[in-house]
Amino acid sequence: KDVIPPLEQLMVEKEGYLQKAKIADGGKKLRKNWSTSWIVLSSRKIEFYKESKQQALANMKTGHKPESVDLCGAHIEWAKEKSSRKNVFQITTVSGNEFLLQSDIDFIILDWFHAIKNAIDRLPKD
Ligand code: I3P
Repeated sequence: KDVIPPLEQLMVEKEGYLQKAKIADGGKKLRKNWSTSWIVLSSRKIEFYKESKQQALANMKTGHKPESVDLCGAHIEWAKEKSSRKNVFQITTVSGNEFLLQSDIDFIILDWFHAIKNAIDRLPKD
């Protein structure tokens, strides 16, 4: 029954820590709650880990799954008006999940914005 994902899906394009707040789930607004997240971008998805990378790897061995975001058909845009913080962008998925990502460090957030935008632009829209 196990589906083996194609290799390209397993390839990590970028990973690192950002501030994350999920603000909608399936179109339903959530109370904003910023937290540090270890973020792993591959060609079709982003995974958010609540823990440090080490902790996340340990948890993965016990079958613990990170929150996964399907980038197919997703949108990314700067979201100045959504936060009092600087350097915030929003990812909106087809399923109506909305995430804000933020870093105080300009080049870090710019790198992430472009990496995610490139991944989305390479994918089919549906
Ligand atoms: C929220 C918290 C968030 C803040 C948000 C507040 O309060 O302070 O950090 O977002 O502002 O509502 P609470 O913890 O009581 O839910 P930013 O840091 O992004 O500004 P908002 O309601 O204007 O989004």
